[in-house]
Amino acid sequence: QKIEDLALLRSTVERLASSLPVTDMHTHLYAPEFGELLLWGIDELLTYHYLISESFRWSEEDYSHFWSMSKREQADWIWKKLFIDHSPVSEAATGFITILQSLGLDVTSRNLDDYRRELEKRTANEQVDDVMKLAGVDKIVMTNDPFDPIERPVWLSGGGKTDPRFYAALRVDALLNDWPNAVKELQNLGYEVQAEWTERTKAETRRFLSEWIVRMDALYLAVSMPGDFRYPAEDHRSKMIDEVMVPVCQERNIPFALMIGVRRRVNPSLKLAGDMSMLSDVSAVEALCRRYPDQKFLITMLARENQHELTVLARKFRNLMIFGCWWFLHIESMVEEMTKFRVELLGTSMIPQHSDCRVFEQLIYKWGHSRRIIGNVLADKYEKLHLSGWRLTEEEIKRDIDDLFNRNFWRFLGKA
Ligand code: RAT
Ligand code: ZN
Repeated sequence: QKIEDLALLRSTVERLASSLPVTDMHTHLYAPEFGELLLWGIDELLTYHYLISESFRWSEEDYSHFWSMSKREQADWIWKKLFIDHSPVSEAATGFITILQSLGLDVTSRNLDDYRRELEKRTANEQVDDVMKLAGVDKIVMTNDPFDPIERPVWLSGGGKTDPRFYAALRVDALLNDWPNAVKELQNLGYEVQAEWTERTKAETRRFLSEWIVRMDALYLAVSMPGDFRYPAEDHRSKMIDEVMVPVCQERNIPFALMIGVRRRVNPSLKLAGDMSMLSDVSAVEALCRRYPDQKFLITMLARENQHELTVLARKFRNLMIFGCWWFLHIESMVEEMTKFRVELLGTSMIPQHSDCRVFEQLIYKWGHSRRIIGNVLADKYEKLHLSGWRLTEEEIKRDIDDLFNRNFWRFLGKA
């Protein structure tokens, strides 16, 4: 039934955008069976690396002092700097307040110990269930690294796949960006590789990827790249992509996800919080898409300056799916800007957001904020259509939002 009333049109979009289930296609979250890798609770939330770098803007102390503190002390320190001594208006800080409110904690009390006590009453399993319900996220794609000594034993003992809400993505950064180290890791795992690029090394690296894709049931292969990634080039990365990664992805019929434009550790003292964004070369993606028309590429870039060009490129290659507003772009102003021109250039044929959450409750604010913005952008576009006499049904609106939040990802994988 067509919606005739403009106000009803907008409220329908808002309702559906705030409630339809989401597939979060890139996170750093883990299923409960991964034990300590699943981060949740007040102290983890406050020591999120986005908040660590913001806190140091208000401090003259040695970095080492911060790192020597316990997690709880670090959380207290960040709370004081970003929430008490100053107002929490940044995206990550506001997000923490959104979480408190959604969990039913008393935001006005500003009593961190009360919040801690409340959450400590819960188990990890309960928190995962409740948060997924609150955020409306029903499928979560993890980031899975066989070289991680805590994560690897879970997979090797046959675990990792019991919770059907969680999916794996095989992360391959070291193979592309730190080959000497990857060689050591592969050798430790029993693969016969050498630093030299021999046929044997290629075959063994392919075997490693294939075996882990199968073991994890990985939905895609994933890597983050610096902005100076060039393709094609006479370098290790191009050889690894052409001779190992693309062949394995094709054989297993999975996409290759590249997240491009990060300069790691520009300030090493900040550790995980010390990475910078960097302009990237969109023509590398263009070359990949052209050379491998049957290979699917999931692409996101970190620099705002690359977004328009990347979106235009997606008009040229159907094997390119752009996704998410990554990291420093996951702020309200950028999500709005990017979602608008993506819709204007691609309609609904893209994946507007992923959360990149590291701490479980972050799903609440990252999706809460994004749902509202994406809903508003869509409502504006529908309103234009409405004023031109085009009438939408609730079913059509549902279909469009479901494509954006959920189905575009699964369809791209060939699994919808
Ligand atoms: O967004 C983040 O938390 C970053 O630290 C990175 O993990 C980034 O998302 C990545 O996947 O490399
Ligand atoms: Zn990430």
